[in-house]
Amino acid sequence: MDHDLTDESVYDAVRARQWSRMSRRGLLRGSAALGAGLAFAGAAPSPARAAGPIVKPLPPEWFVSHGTNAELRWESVRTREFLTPAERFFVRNHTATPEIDPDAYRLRLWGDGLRGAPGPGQAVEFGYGDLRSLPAETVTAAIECTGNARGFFTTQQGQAVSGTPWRLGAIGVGRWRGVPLATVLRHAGLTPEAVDVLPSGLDAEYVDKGVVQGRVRRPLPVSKALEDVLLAYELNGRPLPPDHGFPVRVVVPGWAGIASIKWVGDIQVAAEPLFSPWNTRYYRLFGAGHPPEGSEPVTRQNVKSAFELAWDAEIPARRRVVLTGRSWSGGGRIRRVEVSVDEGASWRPAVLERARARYAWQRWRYVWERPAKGSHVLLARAVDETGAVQPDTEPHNTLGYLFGAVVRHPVTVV
Ligand SMILES: Nc1nc2c(c(=O)[nH]1)N[C@H]1C(S)=C(S)[C@@H](COP(=O)(O)O)O[C@H]1N2
Ligand SMILES: [Mo]
Repeated sequence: MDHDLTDESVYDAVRARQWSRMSRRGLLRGSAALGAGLAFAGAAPSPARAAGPIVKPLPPEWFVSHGTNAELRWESVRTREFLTPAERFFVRNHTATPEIDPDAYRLRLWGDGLRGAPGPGQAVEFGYGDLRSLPAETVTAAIECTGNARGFFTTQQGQAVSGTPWRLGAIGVGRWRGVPLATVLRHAGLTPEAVDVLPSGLDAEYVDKGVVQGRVRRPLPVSKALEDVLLAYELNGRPLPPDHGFPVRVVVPGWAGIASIKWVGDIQVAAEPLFSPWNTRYYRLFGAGHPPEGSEPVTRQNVKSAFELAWDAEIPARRRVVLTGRSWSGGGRIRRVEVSVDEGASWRPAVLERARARYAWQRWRYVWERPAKGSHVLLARAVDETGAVQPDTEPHNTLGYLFGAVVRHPVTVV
């Protein structure tokens, strides 16, 4: 059968079926080795082989499946639980979760932004134990896909976009522990001339519309790398799960999920700006109103809000219905959240729970008095500490990034 593999979501679904067929035939080991080739000339072979698109169980009551990706169901979020448990964290895989032996694992740093300008063959190496023995830091931060809420460009605004049609569940908040990237860069001999670092993953090369794009990798300015970026080896107090980057991933607080490279094996440090498909052909805004080469690369995530409710939820009629939800922004803390239960004719403030972390979400609740039986649309909108708001509509971009408009959430009171 022919599939339109130019559509990322179709591609991911087809790919996931191929994986499950291969693993049933017991061919996984052999075929996965194909994906474990060289990242680029001079790089060491990776210790990784693919373990499958996603390793952890994906109970349908917790996840919506999108091929190699899995979306959190907001109705499964436990209201009193601030952090997203590792087993419930959404997964966004370009290819498949690799299985990496921590004893064979090496993080390799090289490039003309390091003292002595080591080439890829003379990289400075750190083992898993080396990284774990450096002074650790912890940050509570969301990781959110820049395509989160992409589906609403189509369902709410009637616009065509390509990519996984997520609702609002391509986000999770974790407590990440690891070594600051700054520490490792300094140990490796960072020079004042360095401007960009390029972490790349040990998962298989990404193939888009038949074109090999190479290892998943995305340049990060040295300024951000030195500010608050972690090389994380723990999520919520346990070693990273395979699907979330074991043994080590990058965590870039507040930024597009793509910056937080999982299974990081290699970091080029350069004295000139670096480019990869992930800051040129992806993760820029394209289409009408944007330059032909796209906008500046996407960095910070925008403001969004979600109700802890199923899509088309049935809500038993009561005198007072307590609605709970969360709002978040890559720009900073959430200052105010408002809810409308009358299609936006009137807005009332939600009550914010005690605020927690700079880079996490804000929980809130709203009492809906005497809802009438029948269909309703619930709206929530937030403002962050920089004054950024959620608009009624989001200007279109062809890849469907950064949908930050107010989401119209349908419910029925029964
Ligand atoms: N090596 C590698 N890193 C990656 C990806 C990937 O496919 N491979 N996906 C990126 C994207 S697009 C997102 S949104 C986040 C998702 O992180 P999670 O799967 O832990 O939720 O990882 C990022 N890091
Ligand atoms: Mo993403």
